[in-house]
Amino acid sequence: MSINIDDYKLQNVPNTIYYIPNFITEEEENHILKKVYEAPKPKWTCLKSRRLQDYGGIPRRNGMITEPIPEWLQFYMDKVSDLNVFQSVRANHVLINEYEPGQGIMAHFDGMLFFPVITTISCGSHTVLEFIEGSDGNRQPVCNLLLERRSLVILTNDFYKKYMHLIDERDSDVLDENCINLDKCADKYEVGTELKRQTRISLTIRNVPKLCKVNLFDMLMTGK
Ligand SMILES: O=C(O)CCC(=O)C(=O)O
Repeated sequence: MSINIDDYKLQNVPNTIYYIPNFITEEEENHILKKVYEAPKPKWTCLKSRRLQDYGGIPRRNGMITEPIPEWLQFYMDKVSDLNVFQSVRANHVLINEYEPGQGIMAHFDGMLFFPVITTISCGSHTVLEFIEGSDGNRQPVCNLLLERRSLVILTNDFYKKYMHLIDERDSDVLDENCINLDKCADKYEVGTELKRQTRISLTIRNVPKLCKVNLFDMLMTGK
């Protein structure tokens, strides 16, 4: 079934968020989780408040040295690229984050190294993604999104450039009226509902426009 993302655009917020519940099936979710946890230990980078895996290369200012993407992951990158969210280009990079309950990610912008569209598939648990604006001394909440497991969220325009995003370090989330996609979720939720977090794996699928001419495989094979 082909998806028209315009059907999933959130109307009650500044531009632009698309939220697609059940973007992947339960089997696909299980498949992703199996593959993520099959990765060898050195593939994980451990940070203080989460673990992550990088696929496609490490984005750098002078270009990303590309690395081959595993076939299982390319399938989900293609599923997202086929929505035409990256206009004339396709996804070439995936950041996989693992969050245990109580873990999160600090407020940040994704920066200049990516095509300015963020797409994220959630597996294993929901989370609440928060948006804020303003500088350090004067940060104001903009809105929140409930990211259900198996959903895809697409952030662009002001939600890429103007508002920072974060995931608070909590064991559970109480849904409030700042959560602006409850009517677009697969399940029914009411304001005041508390959702306990479980271990969440997120796939942040993006495009890195600037690539290095060489790739790691060729460098290793040719010694150049
Ligand atoms: O896990 C998520 O949904 C957000 C990840 C994120 O913001 C990032 O890796 O930059």
